Amino acid sequence: MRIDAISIFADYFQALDLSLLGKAQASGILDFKAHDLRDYTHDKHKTVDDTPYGGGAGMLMKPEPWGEAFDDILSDDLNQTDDRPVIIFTSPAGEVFKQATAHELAQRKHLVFACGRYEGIDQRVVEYAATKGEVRLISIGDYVLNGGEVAAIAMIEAIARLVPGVIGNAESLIEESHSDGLLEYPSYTKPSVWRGLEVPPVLLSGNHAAIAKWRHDQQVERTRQVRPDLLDE
Ligand code: 6GU
Repeated sequence: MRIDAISIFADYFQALDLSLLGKAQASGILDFKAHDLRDYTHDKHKTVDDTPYGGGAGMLMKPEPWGEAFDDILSDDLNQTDDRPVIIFTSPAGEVFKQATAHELAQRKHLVFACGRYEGIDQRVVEYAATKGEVRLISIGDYVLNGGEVAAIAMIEAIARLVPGVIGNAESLIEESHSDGLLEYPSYTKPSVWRGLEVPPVLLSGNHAAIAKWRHDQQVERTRQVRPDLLDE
């Protein structure tokens, strides 16, 4: 899978060189590259922003550097009709990213994350991107970040770990929070008593049916208490 990110703070994405995603990059399963939007400017100050037409607070990202960045990064995707690239604009005004979104995007060949800063990006950039790929506006939750970089890193991690081969133990993907619409059950390891706190006896019983039932009950109870919204979906 190929993933590109376009940002004025490409250094943020160094976090993706660590741990399992770093290994996936080294082994070639994941081809990730962060691009500095300022490399697509031509003036001495490498300007990427300007004031909004119609007035208003703050600055907007100007379209020209984005257009050049897409032309460059998507040049290999020309004639791609079967699996178009997906261009993701990080935006607190977008659809909310879910585990289902991660599964959908993990099936695609090429993702491009366009990370906005300031008050956003000139809307024509979104229209232009739609001529080059499938466009999605995605948020990671109902709060505001200073820019899309941290959101893109979160999404890339959630997506890439679903790509076959990125996680050595594929079984660990099966029983985790959100994979079945419920939160994960609590887990315990040795010792069986620690500082006077005991592991629930059923887990030591060797009765696999009873353990499976206990874990499922814990999932439902946890979800009901902290995320009742998940039970209605
Ligand atoms: Cl994708 N971007 C920004 N700037 N803020 C956010 C977000 C994205 N998702 C939640 N808050």
